[in-house]
Amino acid sequence: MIRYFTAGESHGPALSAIVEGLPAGIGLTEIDINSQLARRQQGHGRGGRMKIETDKAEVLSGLRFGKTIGSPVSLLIRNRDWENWTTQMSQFEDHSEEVSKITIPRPGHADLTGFVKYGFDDIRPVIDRSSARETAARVAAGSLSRAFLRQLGIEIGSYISTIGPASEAAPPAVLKELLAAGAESLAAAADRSPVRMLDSKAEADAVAAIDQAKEEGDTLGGIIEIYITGVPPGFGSYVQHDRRLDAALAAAIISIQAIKGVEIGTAFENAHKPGSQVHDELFAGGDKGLRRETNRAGGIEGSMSNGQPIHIRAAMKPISSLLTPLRSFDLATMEALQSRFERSDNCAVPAAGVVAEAMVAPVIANALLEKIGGDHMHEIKKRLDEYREELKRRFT
Ligand code: EPS
Repeated sequence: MIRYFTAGESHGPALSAIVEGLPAGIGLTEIDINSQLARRQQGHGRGGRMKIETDKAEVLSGLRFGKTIGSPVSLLIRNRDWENWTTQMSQFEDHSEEVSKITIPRPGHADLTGFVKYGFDDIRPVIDRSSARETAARVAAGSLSRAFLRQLGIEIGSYISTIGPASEAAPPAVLKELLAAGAESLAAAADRSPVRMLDSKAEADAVAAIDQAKEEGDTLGGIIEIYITGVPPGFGSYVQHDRRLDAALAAAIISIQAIKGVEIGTAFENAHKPGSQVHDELFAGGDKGLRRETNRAGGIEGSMSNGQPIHIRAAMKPISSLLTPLRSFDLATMEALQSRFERSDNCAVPAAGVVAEAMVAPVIANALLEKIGGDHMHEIKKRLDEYREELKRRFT
């Protein structure tokens, strides 16, 4: 099974990731990894840091002649900003008397609890590891599973349906077409928008809302729509809590910085309706085989993929580093003060969509490996093709 860790501070020398359990024989190019890193750096509302960084991953192990070899893949992404932080983030030399300590926590951030939990006298180490800079390492790690899945006809994409007050009125008409072509088409279409939206009215409203929030020293959150296409029925299982696919996907998504809500399909809307208007009716036979004509379940029933596109929605709160002061206090003196500002983005919802895509990739890859098994691409592809063929035979 695929597992991975990331390491690195936002203003340290580098971020890194070790990805273990990838089968052998996955074809990989630098573009597979670096194009995902570039996508994550985009989006209207990013701050000054994005002008400093041009994220590129160095691959230190696990590849030979452009293919995985079954051994752990280690990835390194250097922080170009590090050269400006060698004193503040010095690893060995003690500069604690020179650097000014940060002692005013930002409401909504890890600052206060991290400071207390780890026994610091300065919030800096909390800021540096809780920072969403870490998601660059997650995206690099996830890009490997993403490439693995793509080579098996499983694609991942996302778009943004809400940014602050700007929301699409209904799912864009083009969505169905994009999903029919595979979720990578959805990702590509969203990437053409500065806010990764498909609806042009919502896009214009979102850009204006972000600009206004920026002017007012404020921040905005939003809603991410994640889709996975090409997943056959039967990934995950209802038999045990820790084998449920929806649970694993939800955990992966909510682990992303500032994501506070996850929904499978239109779950919250479904809660307002009677069952007869919620459940997706079943059809079989004819050329189309096994199918549903609606997808309110978001492609998962009984915690297993049902063959429909998997649809996950994620709510991101507004970033908690804001110029508009909120009431806080100084941890050194207990004096009531207004919160301090730390350089940040004022909206990172578009980037968080790319991160969400990366987070679901290893979850789906593991569900595939659990169902099909196999240690190299040739073996896995053969087994998956056979399973898909068998389903086609039974239901057409
Ligand atoms: C972040 C704060 C900002 C963002 C950062 C996330 O960084 P800095 O404090 O260096 O200005 O730019 O995001 C990234 C660096 C990135 O690569 O996404 C935070 O506090 O979470």
